[in-house]
Amino acid sequence: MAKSKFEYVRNFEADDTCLAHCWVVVRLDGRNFHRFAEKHNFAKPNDSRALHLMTKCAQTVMTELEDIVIAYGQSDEYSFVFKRKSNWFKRRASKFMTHVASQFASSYVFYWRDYFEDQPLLYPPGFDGRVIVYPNNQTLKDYLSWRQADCHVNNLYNTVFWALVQQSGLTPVQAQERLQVGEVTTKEVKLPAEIEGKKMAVTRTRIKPVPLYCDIIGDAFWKEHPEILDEDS
Ligand code: DGT
Ligand code: MG
Ligand code: MG
Ligand code: MG
Ligand code: MG
Repeated sequence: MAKSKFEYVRNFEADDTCLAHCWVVVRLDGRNFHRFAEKHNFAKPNDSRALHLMTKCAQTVMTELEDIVIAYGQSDEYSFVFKRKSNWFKRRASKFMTHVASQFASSYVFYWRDYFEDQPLLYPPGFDGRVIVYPNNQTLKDYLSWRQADCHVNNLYNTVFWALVQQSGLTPVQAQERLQVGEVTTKEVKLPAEIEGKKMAVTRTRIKPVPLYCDIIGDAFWKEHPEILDEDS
């Protein structure tokens, strides 16, 4: 077909190809599910109907779309991992993200009644999406561990919070106050020679970013601050 004079507008499209041979992760998250959960009478802290519906939607996404090797979900979010060598839609991030988000959202509505028999769907839910690219197996595993640790920490808090409210009769504000703890960080400190080498726990209420004016090209900086790169190579 002949090119029209309007064809040039294609050049305005940005290239969003995901780096070759990397893991591509799409994470979805329900939009304002704090409100959605309230309006649809979700059980607190965990509504098994809602969680199973999320998993049904994830299964649908994995069945309908190409190249997803694993998905992990918790709360109102789900992460989908595309295989490293996937060439689906030429690895375009926007295609991965929008197909996952729209397939998931339509499945959520489509299967709603199978899980919420007595609870009508009151308005259309939405999900945001993002794409993250991980260069090796370790970073991918760490990503998934991060989401699961997040799930664990939130569940621990929410379970105790709602037990205080529902079983002990505290108001939500009282429960929140009861559970408030200072942000504690542990740091290795420089000590006098005689006890050097022994770790000492120092509790701080908050990590303070400090400006450093030093060489970061040589190894010394990274050896002094192994926490920045952690153990990743
Ligand atoms: P966002 O994501 O910024 O649009 O806002 P939200 O409100 O979706 O915030 P988010 O994603 O950080 O937190 C998820 C919310 O969903 C949180 O308020 C608790 C609620 N939620 C998720 N799963 C359950 C559940 O099983 N039961 C109840 N009661 N609430 C849930
Ligand atoms: Mg969010
Ligand atoms: Mg959300
Ligand atoms: Mg969330
Ligand atoms: Mg088309």
